[in-house]
Amino acid sequence: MTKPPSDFERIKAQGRQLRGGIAEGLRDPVTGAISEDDNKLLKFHGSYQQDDRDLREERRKQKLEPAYSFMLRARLPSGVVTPAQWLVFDQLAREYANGTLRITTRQTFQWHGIIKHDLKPTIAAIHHALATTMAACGDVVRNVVSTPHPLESAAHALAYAWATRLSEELSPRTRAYHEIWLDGEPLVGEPKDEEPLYGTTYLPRKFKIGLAIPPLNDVDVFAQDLGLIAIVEHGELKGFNVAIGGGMGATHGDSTTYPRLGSVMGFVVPERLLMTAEAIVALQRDWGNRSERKHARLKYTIDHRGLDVVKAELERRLGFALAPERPYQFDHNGDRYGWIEGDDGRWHLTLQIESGRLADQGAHRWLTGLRELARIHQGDFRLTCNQNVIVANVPAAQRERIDAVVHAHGLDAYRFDSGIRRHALACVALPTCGLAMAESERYLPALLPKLENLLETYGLREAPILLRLSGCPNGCSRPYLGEIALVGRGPGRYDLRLGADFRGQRLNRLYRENVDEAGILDALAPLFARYAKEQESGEHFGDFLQRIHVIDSSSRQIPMEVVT
Ligand code: SRM
Ligand code: SF4
Repeated sequence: MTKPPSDFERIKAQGRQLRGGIAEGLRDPVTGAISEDDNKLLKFHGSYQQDDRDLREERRKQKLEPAYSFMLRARLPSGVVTPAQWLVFDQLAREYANGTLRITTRQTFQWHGIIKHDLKPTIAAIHHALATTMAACGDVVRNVVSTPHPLESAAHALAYAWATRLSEELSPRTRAYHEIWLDGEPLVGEPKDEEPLYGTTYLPRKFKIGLAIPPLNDVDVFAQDLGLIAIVEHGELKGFNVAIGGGMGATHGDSTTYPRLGSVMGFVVPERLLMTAEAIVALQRDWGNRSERKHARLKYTIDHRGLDVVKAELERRLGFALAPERPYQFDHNGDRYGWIEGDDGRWHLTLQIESGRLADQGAHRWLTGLRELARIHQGDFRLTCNQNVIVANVPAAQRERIDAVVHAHGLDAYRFDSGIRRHALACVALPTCGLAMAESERYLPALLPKLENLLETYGLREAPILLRLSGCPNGCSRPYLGEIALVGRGPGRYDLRLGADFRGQRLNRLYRENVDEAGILDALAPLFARYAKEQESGEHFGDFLQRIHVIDSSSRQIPMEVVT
């Protein structure tokens, strides 16, 4: 018997194309919150209601309502930000948010701690800076990510153009955003703004698209619902391999949920990209599970129906068969720090930002330093899926000036960092994330020196090891693709997962369940010792663990259970 649609489906259906009662809720002075139903619709506008979890218990004791505030996420295709936009975003962080900007693992900005009253002016200011928060969250195609590096100019510029087009073409059409946030004229009577792709109930769940240009897999293309691998031959963009069904989210103890790598199912030429992407989204709209949100991502549609069945249906809808996949090779999924010269003689400086958090912290004055850079920079900024920033398109003559600002604000720490620090990602988690079970971003600064000490003991300080921390199994830092990963279980306790590769093509496995810091370090010490002694030339840590059979992980879909 088929189950009835989830309550979220009712909220979308009754939401009048994402309007609900958001506008009225914002005007209600009695509470800092909005209603639960509206909170769900608000996500489509790029915002989440949150409360400060550090204060939750104290406020409960004082019989006060939780310290509500809102997280806001921009939709920035390929993570490109102009200096003028940067200055506006920075100003908003200081005026309306918690004084920080947060670069996410999908190359955009988040602001945290905005109170209800300030949400509207913040969104309006983002809009006037020619950016948007619309469809940054919610059951829609999210911000399309792509390789942000403008290095090999022709193909990279084209890839950026395709990612931007995809992002625009697959955006919702509703005028609700204009009405609620920008004082746009409400439509008379029932809204008629039709959503040709999304209808009235949008998608069963979020849908993520990422575009990578080999040999760099810096977007983690196999973690996307739809991953596009650009095929560039002799400097010319020939088309894209199409991978579907990637995703990270899982639930502890529920084996029906799992991280999965996307499956490559064919190749399309650029002219067929948009129609193919749209057909895949539409197929998931029609076939995705609308009863169980836990099973509503494309990865489950594929595993329940079978990849062949999904592919055949896609080709039927398209009216043509996908061409066979073309050969490609990735060499890594991290960023390349420091200065790199582009083909056109322009320079690009990648700076490493711990957990993507731009704040002024002691000698590292990230927020101020980048504001100063934005004031003098003549090119643009590019946010990366590894939570870093590229000061891009710098004329050679301006390098020295940029370097001086970078140095004066302590933004060049990456030059002295250990290999593991350079490759660490951590999700936001506490205190803002309502789903966090353990610390992540706030734990990373305490954990890293301990790991570094251990690595140094074995002469491994420079070893480039991918470390990923998530405060819960939802996997926002893509932890299942970490050579070492910690996935939060409870306060101070994590699942230790090991053995993904350095190219984002192999999932890791659970090695120790629910361990504390001492347990993590104890488990890693003997493995580092063996790695130092037995590694083959150029062999990465994850590959080493696989070779010596500490973990065995060849499958595209990995259960959450422990391996031993
Ligand atoms: Fe995420 C939910 C933060 C990238 C999988 N994610 C959340 C929420 C909104 C919590 C919530 O639902 O209440 C987090 C807000 C925390 C906060 O206070 O800011 C949150 N996710 C993030 C960010 C900010 C992490 C970061 O440190 O950078 C990333 C924002 C990306 C963006 O700009 O759009 C972020 N989230 C990801 C990724 C990585 C990716 O997409 O490359 C994943 C894994 C890939 C995937 O989707 O499978 C991811 N987030 C989730 C999930 C699990 C989804 C699932 O299929 O089960 C949730 C929970 C949910 O949706 O119910 C979630
Ligand atoms: Fe929150 Fe979990 Fe995502 Fe971390 S992984 S930001 S704790 S939902």
